[in-house]
Amino acid sequence: MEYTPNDSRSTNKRKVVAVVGGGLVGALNACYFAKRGFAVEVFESREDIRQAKIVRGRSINLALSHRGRQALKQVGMEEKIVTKGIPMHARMIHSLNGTRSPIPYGKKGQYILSVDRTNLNKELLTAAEAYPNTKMNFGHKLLDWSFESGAMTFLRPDGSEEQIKVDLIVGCDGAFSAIRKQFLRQSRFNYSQTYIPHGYMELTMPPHNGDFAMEPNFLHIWPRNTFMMIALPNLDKTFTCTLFMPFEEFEKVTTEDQVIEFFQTYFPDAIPLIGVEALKRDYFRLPAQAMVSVKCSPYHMGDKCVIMGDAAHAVVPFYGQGMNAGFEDCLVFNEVMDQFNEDFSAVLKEYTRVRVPDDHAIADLAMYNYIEMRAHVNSKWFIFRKYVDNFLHFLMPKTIIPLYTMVTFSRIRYHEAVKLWHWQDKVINRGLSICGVMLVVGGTYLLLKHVPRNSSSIPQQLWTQAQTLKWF
Ligand code: FAD
Ligand code: EGO
Repeated sequence: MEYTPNDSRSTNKRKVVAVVGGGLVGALNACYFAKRGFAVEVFESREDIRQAKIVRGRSINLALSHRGRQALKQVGMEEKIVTKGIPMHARMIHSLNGTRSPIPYGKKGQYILSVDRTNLNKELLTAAEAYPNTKMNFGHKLLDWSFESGAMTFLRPDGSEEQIKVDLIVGCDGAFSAIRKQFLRQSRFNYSQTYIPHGYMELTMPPHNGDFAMEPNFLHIWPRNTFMMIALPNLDKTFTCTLFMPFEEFEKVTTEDQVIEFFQTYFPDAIPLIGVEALKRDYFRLPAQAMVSVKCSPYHMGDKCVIMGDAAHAVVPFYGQGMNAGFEDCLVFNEVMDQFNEDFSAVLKEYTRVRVPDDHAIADLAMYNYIEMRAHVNSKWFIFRKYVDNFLHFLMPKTIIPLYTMVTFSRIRYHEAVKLWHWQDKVINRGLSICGVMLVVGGTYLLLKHVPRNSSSIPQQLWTQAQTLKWF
C-alpha cells in the first residue's frame, strides 16, 4: 500500500503521539501524553477488553508497589486503583509440613497490593479515553513501521491495512514488540533475549464457606528451590496460585493422578485448598507459559520513536516489578519532558541515558532472584534470610535497608539500589569479620587465663605461642 501525505494526522498544529499497545503501560502512557495536551492515538491489536463478552472465568492479579503507585498518582489514578487492591502486609511462608510463617515486609504501612490485571487495564483505558484529545483505535495490529517516513502499517480485523503517520511513536506493545523490530535493524543497537528453563501455570483457589481459603492480606509463598508456588488474593475471595517449575518437570506430569502425587510431594497443604477435582482439571486446561528476559539499548530512534514497558525490558517475574518498572518508565519520561521542554529530540536521548541503567538493573535483579531462589531458597532459608535482613535493618535502620525494601518501597533508582546493596554487603561482611576476630581473640584469652602455667598436657611449642598471643 502506498503512503500518501493525506494519511498524516499532524496537519493541525497540535503534535500527534501514537501509543502502540493498549496494555498496562500503553494505557497509562496515553494518560500522561493526553494530560500534556498532545493529540493521542492509542492503537491496540485486541478488541476493547471493556466490551469483551467472553469473561475468562478467573482473575489474574499482580503485585503493585510504590513505584507503580507513584506513577498512577501523577495522573490521578492512584486512589481508584488502590481502593480495589488487597493489601499484603507480609509474606506467608508455607513449609512442607504445613507450617505457615508470616514475615512482615517492613514497618507498618509498608505493604504491596494485589490488583486485578484486567480491571487495572480497563480503568486505565477509561481514564485515557476521558481526555477529549485521546482517540482509541482497537483492532489495530501494528505490522510494521518505517523509520524514514515514520509511517506505521496496521492490520484491521477485516483483513484490510491502514497507514498512519504521526509525530512520535511510543512503543508499549509488550515483550514481543513489533515496534522494537525496527530497532534491531539499526546499527549499534544492543539486544539480548533469554528464555529461562522454568514455565508458569496459574491455578485458582476457590473460597471456603464463602470466605478466603487462606489469610487474605499476605503474599503466600511455597519456596521449594526449583519448585515454587505463590498465591495472591482476589476481591472475589479466590486466590490465584502461580506454580513455577522447569518445563521439563511440567512435561513429566501427564495424568491426573500424577498431578495429585506431585502436589502431595511438594505442596500437600494446597491440595484441599484448591480441591482435588479442580486441581486435576485446571492443571491440564492450559499448557505452562514461557518466561523471557529482554534487555536492549537505546530505547529510542532519533526523535521519532521510543519504547517503554515490556517492549523495552521484559523481566522475569521473580521480583514482582515488571509492571512497576514499566509504570515508572512513564513517570521518568514525564520528568524528562518537563526538563527538556517537550523537545522530542533531546527528551528521547536523555530518557535512554537515564533509564537504561535502571531497567537493566531490575532485569538483572529479577534474574538474580530467579537463580538464587531456585538454587537454595527453601522455606527454612527464606525465613532465616528475611529475619536476618529485618534484624540488621532494626540494628542500623539508616545504614542497612534490605534490597527488597529499596526495590519495592522506595523510588531509589534501581541501579543505585544495587550499588547500595553491594556496599551494605561489604559493611556486613566487615562487621562479621570483626565479630569473628573478637570472638577468637576473646576466646583464646579466656582459655589461657584458666590454664595452669606449667601444665604438662600442653606441648611446649603451643604454650609459647599462646604466651605470645596473650600480648594482644
Ligand atoms: P503488555 O501488558 O504485554 O501489553 C502489551 C499490549 O500491546 C497488549 O495489550 C497487546 O495486545 C498489545 N500489542 C502487542 N502487539 C501489538 C501490535 N503489534 N500492535 C498493536 N498492539 C499490540 N509485574 C509486576 O509489577 N508485579 C507482578 O506481580 C507481576 N507478576 C507477573 C507474573 C507473571 C506470571 C508475568 C508473566 C508477569 C508479571 N508481571 C508483574 C509483569 C507484568 O505483567 C508486565 O511487566 C506488564 O504487563 C507489562 O505491561 P506492558 O503494557 O508493557 O505490556
Ligand atoms: C532469599 C529469600 C533470597 C514472585 C527470599 C531471595 C519475590 C522475591 C515470584 C515471589 C517477594 C512480589 C514473587 C520476595 C528471596 C511478587 C517477591 C522475594 C515469589 C516468586 C514476588 C520476598 C509477585 C526472594 N514480590 N515477590 O522477599 O518476600 O524474596 F516467591 Cl516465585
